[in-house]
Amino acid sequence: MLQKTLIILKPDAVKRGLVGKILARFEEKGIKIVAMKMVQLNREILEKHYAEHKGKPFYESLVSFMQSGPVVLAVLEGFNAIEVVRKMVGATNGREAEPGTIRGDYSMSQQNNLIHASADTSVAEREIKLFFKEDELLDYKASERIVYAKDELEKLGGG
Ligand code: FUP
Repeated sequence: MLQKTLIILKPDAVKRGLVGKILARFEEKGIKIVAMKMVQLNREILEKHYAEHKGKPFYESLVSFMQSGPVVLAVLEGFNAIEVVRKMVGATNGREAEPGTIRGDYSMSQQNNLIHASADTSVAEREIKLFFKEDELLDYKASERIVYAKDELEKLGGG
């Protein structure tokens, strides 16, 4: 299934100069960037984004960290992109994330773990709507014809 997923490159990724490296991993994999912007998030939108964590011991620290500098928001698109991107991101805690994943290679922290990625289809839909307007999602042809096989492209409706 062709899917869109939201990623947030967190303030630690921006401050450590890892934005290019992280985005390059998705580009090199064959995942398409269909929307992107750099913003400073406010508490109001973060409360919506992290509603499921409200009341947890790490909530206030997390919301404060996410406001501590600019972030890069992007929507990524590809075949089964939600699961593929989550795998590339790795486990929540950077110390436990497998080498080869983004967190496993670049993070030593549970909170300062560089990147957020939507967990499933309904979450992805909600998160994309929270951070992007419909007309900010761009529809264009990239390298699909060589990234995917012909039968896969036909299934994706892009053949
Ligand atoms: P993930 O889906 O891997 O991004 O992680 P979660 O949705 O479980 O958690 C959201 C964010 O809360 C994580 F990116 C980091 C932070 N967090 C903590 O700081 N401490 C915890 O114990 C769990 C999560």
